[in-house]
Amino acid sequence: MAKYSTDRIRNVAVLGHGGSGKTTLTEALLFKTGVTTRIGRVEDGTTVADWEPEEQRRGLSINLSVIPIEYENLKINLIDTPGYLDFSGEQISALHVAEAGLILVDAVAGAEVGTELAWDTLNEQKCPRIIFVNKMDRENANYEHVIDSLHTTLGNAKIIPMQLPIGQADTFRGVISLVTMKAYMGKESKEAPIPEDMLAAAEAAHTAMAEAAAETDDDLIVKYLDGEDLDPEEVRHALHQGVRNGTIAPVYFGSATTDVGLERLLQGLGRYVPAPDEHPIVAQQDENPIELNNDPNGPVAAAVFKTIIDRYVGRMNYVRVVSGTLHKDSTLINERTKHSYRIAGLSIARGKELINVNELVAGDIGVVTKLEDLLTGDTLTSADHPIQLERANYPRPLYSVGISPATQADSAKLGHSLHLLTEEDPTLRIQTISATKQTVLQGMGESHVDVAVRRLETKFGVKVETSMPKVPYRETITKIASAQYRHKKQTGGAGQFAEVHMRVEPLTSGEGFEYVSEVFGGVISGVFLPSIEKGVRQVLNQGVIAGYPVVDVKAVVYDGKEHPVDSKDIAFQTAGREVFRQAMKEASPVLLEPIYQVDVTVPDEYMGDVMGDFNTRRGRVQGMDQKNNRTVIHAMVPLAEILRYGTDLRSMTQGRGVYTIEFDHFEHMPSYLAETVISQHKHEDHEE
Ligand SMILES: Nc1nc2c(ncn2[C@@H]2O[C@H](COP(=O)(O)OP(=O)(O)OP(=O)(O)O)[C@@H](O)[C@H]2O)c(=O)[nH]1
Ligand SMILES: [Mg+2]
Repeated sequence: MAKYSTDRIRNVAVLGHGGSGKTTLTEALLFKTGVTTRIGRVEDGTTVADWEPEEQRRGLSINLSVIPIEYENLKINLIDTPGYLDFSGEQISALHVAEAGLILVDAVAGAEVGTELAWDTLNEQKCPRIIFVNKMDRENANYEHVIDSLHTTLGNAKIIPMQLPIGQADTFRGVISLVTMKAYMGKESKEAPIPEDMLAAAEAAHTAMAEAAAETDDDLIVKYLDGEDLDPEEVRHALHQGVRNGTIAPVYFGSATTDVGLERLLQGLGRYVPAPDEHPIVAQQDENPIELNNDPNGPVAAAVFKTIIDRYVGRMNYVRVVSGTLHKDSTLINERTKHSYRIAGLSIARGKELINVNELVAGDIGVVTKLEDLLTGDTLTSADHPIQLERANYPRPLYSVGISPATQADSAKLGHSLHLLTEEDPTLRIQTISATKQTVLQGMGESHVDVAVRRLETKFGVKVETSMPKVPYRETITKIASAQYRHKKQTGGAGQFAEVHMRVEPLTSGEGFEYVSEVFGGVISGVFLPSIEKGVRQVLNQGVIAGYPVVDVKAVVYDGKEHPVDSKDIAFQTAGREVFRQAMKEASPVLLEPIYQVDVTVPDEYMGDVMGDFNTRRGRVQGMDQKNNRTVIHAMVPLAEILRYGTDLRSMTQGRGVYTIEFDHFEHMPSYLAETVISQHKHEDHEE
């Protein structure tokens, strides 16, 4: 591959609903630009972008994949991303290092939930965007329908068709450019006059496009309103500005499988995706903000946006250089750990293929290999003036499974392998929940966690069993109560003696645990007060009714007795433990359950169903917001009721609902439900 200067590089994240044809498009463009000599198919597992065995097995993308192509003296780094919601972390990583997003839309389905989500993410990141309506060759492909659905779904942003398709479905054979006002026919994109019967429509669409373009530029709008015709260069310049500042989303049409429209799409990408040096970013250097302009002669800073632990290559880190030039064999540091590395393995990636290079200029994307401790979110930079680049924001996990090693041998390797797994994927988390004594793997959904579990086995050789996650309940009391306990042991050897009188009082939620002494007159020596506390704290972890941690309780020692010889630390620990347990039992203990804030976004027509469903989950709807043609419902719901919410929401809304969850607070659990948890605990205890 030739060398490209920063201004000749374009980085585009390919986004969109699952199955809209992103991977197929990258495959077609690889072929079209002469990189490959045959076109692979997603179904056959033969595409360059879907190279992981798991992707080939499932016939969809799971990981982002960097696909560089060369076109008209430009290097376009396409980053293919998975459309399936479970893998949305990859879209975020890709967008973090791209100057624009290319949203693919299925010409039959129109805007789908994945389109909306890509759009939302682009809005959040204030990222320029271009829309490609793919599959124009499919039966029932419909231009008006797609444009309508984009307008209603994505709000009143300026979605501006740059073309009119010529024919649709099996008659789709070319596009009319509304800038040049010419037709471009077939694979070759052969220039032709606009078909007679489309002239009027093309004129009208041209006017709408030119007006939108002119509105981005004060001088141009004056000229336009004066009735002067704008020449194509003026229109393009204005469109470029509009795309760059996010006010215009140009729309192209084509088919990745018949290769109609792809030539014009490539030209559009070259023209309208901002070059890296047009996109300054703010970073930190020596704790001061600095602006980086992708200057290849500037200080070195490269963002790691994807980590893969490959069985053969070892640790691979995908980097985007945002300042300076990364030279092979140079020495750089990891800004986070200050670990210093020699950059021995430097390459550009095309799917799984690595092509060695000697340098990577600002604006480009490549891979560094075998640098330990380096991972997604880190910055590679120089030791003398380290730069810290901003990290991407990943969503919180929504779905959990309990995991345990299948065998003893797996147990030894599990911890390390899980760690590597989370290093590869910032949307996966491992937590050891002490309240339930369970190790939990958390991800974005069932498929995400499934893939992770499979990866554990195929990649790291660790087999695990999965189970339903347990809810981390808490225990607390609802009234004041007291108890007395005397611990006395005089059989053989030295005796033990301790007597403690204790009162327990409920605290307000979130106050945790308090331990105080009201003993006076020295009935219990000061040295034994910590011993009693130690005993109490043992119970705090084990609970008294169902084995869950005790919270929001104050324990007050108010009286007791000791023996001059037999009283000792251990005796008071025992007495503390027992008296606390008894007092707790007297104080009407209850279970607390975690309540989560759940925010669900659904098309308006599903709002009623989703709200009704919350009633069956003991949920409380707190409010609603409107977002284009979607409703956002805010509710408080017990965790126990939403462990598998994703699956239910999907079937309730035909896959069109999305949600986020966040822990909010603990609440008393209704006693009829608490009883089940308590009796289950007794049962398990018995089995142990
Ligand atoms: N008719 C037609 N089919 C297409 C076109 N582009 C893609 N497809 C088919 O659509 C299906 C999905 O294509 P993919 O390329 O895997 O879609 P994707 O967007 O990468 O999907 P995810 O990776 O799951 O997000 C495949 O069967 C493709 O052959 C097109 O332009 N026309
Ligand atoms: Mg794909």
